[in-house]
Amino acid sequence: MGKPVVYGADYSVYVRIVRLVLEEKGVGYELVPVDIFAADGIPGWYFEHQPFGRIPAFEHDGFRLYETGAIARYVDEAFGGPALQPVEARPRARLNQITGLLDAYAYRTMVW
Ligand SMILES: N[C@@H](CCC(=O)N[C@@H](CS)C(=O)NCC(=O)O)C(=O)O
Repeated sequence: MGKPVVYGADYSVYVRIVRLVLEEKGVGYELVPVDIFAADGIPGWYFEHQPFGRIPAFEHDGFRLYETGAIARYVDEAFGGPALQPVEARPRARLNQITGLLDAYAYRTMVW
């Protein structure tokens, strides 16, 4: 399998989540810098990777993906290394509940 590519900036907590997951899995990756707050705007080519202009976006052997949770779960399931999610339904549901609530309710307050 080829090396995955992460598009984004190192100041982004969402980009950091994907990078942490890749590190935990022991997967080497390339980080392509995309600064969504750049003075001259988001580069036009980036919208082919993330149509909403958010970071991160991800690519692996021609498979493009965006949304941090989807990327994190893909990396956990597509690569070797330690499993990062519980196998059983209830603990996995709890994990998804917590990550969902942080995304929906905590991000603005804690990060902005
Ligand atoms: N739902 C997206 C959210 C990603 C997101 O909001 N990233 C921030 C950077 S931390 C961003 O791109 N913000 C730009 C903006 O709000 O215009 C995901 O899960 O990847």
